[in-house]
Amino acid sequence: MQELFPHTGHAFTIGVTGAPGAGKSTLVQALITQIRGEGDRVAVLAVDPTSPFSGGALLGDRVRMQGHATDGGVFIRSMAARGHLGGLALAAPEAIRILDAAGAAYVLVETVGVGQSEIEVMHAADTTVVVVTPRWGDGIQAGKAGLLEIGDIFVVNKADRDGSRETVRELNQMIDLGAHLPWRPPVLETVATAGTGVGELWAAVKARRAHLEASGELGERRRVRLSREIANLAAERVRYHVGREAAPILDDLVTRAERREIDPGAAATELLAKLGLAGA
Ligand SMILES: Nc1nc2c(ncn2[C@@H]2O[C@H](COP(=O)(O)OP(=O)(O)OP(=O)(O)O)[C@@H](O)[C@H]2O)c(=O)[nH]1
Ligand SMILES: [Mg+2]
Repeated sequence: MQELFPHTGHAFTIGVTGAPGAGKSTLVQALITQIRGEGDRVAVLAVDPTSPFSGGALLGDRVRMQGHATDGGVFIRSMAARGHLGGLALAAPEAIRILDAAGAAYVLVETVGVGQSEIEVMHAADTTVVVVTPRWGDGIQAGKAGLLEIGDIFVVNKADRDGSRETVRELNQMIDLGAHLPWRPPVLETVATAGTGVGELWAAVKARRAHLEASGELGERRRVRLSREIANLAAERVRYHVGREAAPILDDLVTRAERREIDPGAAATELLAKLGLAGA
């Protein structure tokens, strides 16, 4: 990573999130075609945070994206959270960085938008596309609010189905009720399977990028992201260190706490001091 890092910072990162089966992978595939049409190299990171069947699901994604399997300008990688120290929030930025250093002009990150870990993954993207479908989550207000917050661009995919127009109208109303920020997220309709609306989506992504660059927001966001990442990595190392080194010291502290000779807070202070982390 130390050797890679100087070669990073060039790729524009696009998060694509939404409910399971909303059409994210199909849309990503259509975006790849769009990007390759402009001659740029593109990488895809498909993140599957929780599925115990991720082997199968990820394989499915690869098969679905096989239209680009023989194109040397396209790189597709799947990633699961399990086994990663600190989970996806720490692993995703590093994976994105490798793709960036390898020369991808765009990195597309696909996640299922259902939980906190996906939202954290989205923090690693320069811009976020939220994919919904007609009549999405009728009544699931909380889920909607969460997605509304992170979306820079909204897509109602499967617009060939009933209720697409109403969903577009509903999303526009919700956006207009929210905070009025310099960037007003557009709401687009697509039929990913037919490629309909994908050109407009790509134009919206580029408009978003131009806005981020012109306003200086892109640099600011990346700075916030770096500071968050450094702090997260440091916190994770401390946690790991404490977990590994604390056991022998803990035993004695617990015994003293059981006897009410020391309270848990004071015991934690003593533990940190003994681990050489005094003042933490
Ligand atoms: N009718 C219709 N079907 C679509 C459209 N886009 C995708 N699909 C279908 O919806 C199904 C799910 O598409 P995916 O692209 O795998 O959806 P996904 O969001 O990546 O799914 P997960 O990664 O499993 O969460 C597939 O059978 C697609 O062919 C669309 O615009 N219209
Ligand atoms: Mg998918």
